[in-house]
Amino acid sequence: MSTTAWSLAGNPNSGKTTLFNILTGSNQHIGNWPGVTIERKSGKLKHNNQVEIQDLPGIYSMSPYSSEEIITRNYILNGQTDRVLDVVDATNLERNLYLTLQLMETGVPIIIGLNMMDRLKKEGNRKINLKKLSYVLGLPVVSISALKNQHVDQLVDKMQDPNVQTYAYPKYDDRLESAINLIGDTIQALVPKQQLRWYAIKLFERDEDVTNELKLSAEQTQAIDTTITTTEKVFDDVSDSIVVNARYDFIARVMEMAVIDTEDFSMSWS
Ligand code: GDP
Ligand code: K
Ligand code: MG
Repeated sequence: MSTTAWSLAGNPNSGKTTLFNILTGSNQHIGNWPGVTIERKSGKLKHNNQVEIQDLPGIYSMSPYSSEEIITRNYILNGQTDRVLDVVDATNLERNLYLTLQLMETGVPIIIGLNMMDRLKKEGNRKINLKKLSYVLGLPVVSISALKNQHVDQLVDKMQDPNVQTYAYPKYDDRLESAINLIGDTIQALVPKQQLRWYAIKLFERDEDVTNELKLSAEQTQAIDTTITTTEKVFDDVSDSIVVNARYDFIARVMEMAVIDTEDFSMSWS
């Protein structure tokens, strides 16, 4: 049997380390990430040594600015993880989904661990339809409380499922999608197929690291630049902000479909 490398990604304080400790028990190794004093925990799933788990630093975005963002981004893009367990704080769903969308842009297989369900229930003013959430995102969703160790066994079952669920990329505004596709056509020989969308979006955002990494020809640079500036004129906005708005539009649709805010309801776990 071959090993599967998982990593836990999510916003700071979404409960990654709490969950990591339950998943691995004492079966863990603690060190630092190379070159920085950020703690690095890795381990193996309790009762299944074939499942390796890496606790990644908490981040809000995959922009390469903070050390945490750089570590997480490189770890996922360099293929060091087979699959990602995205730990989402159910009481901060909108904000957490912003990272989920960026993880999905990388093409890595993802399961959502919807955490803090005990707190959501206690607050009692929001209901999340897990089936609809899973459907609109195209991702498996398991609701848990890491703090109370509730439903974590169901998550563990999902993690050991050899069938990887593929997903459709979150689809943004048509005019942005056209630009992403045009840039994708230009660079498709240069990047792994699974990561084509990620690279196309990053070039559209004028991400310097990706631009330098790809070593584009003058013609390719010119073609991409034309696509970006044309799209900016259409939207009357700068390219990175076009992408940010597209992600928030998508999240607004997810929230509309899967979340009901109410003052008084009795929560049911499905
Ligand atoms: P990380 O930053 O993502 O590693 O998050 P931590 O695991 O350090 O958790 C952040 C805080 O949230 C800690 O105080 C945890 O005890 C708490 N926490 C984690 N999971 C849950 C949960 O399911 N429910 C509640 N109520 N609190 C949690
Ligand atoms: K923390
Ligand atoms: Mg942590």
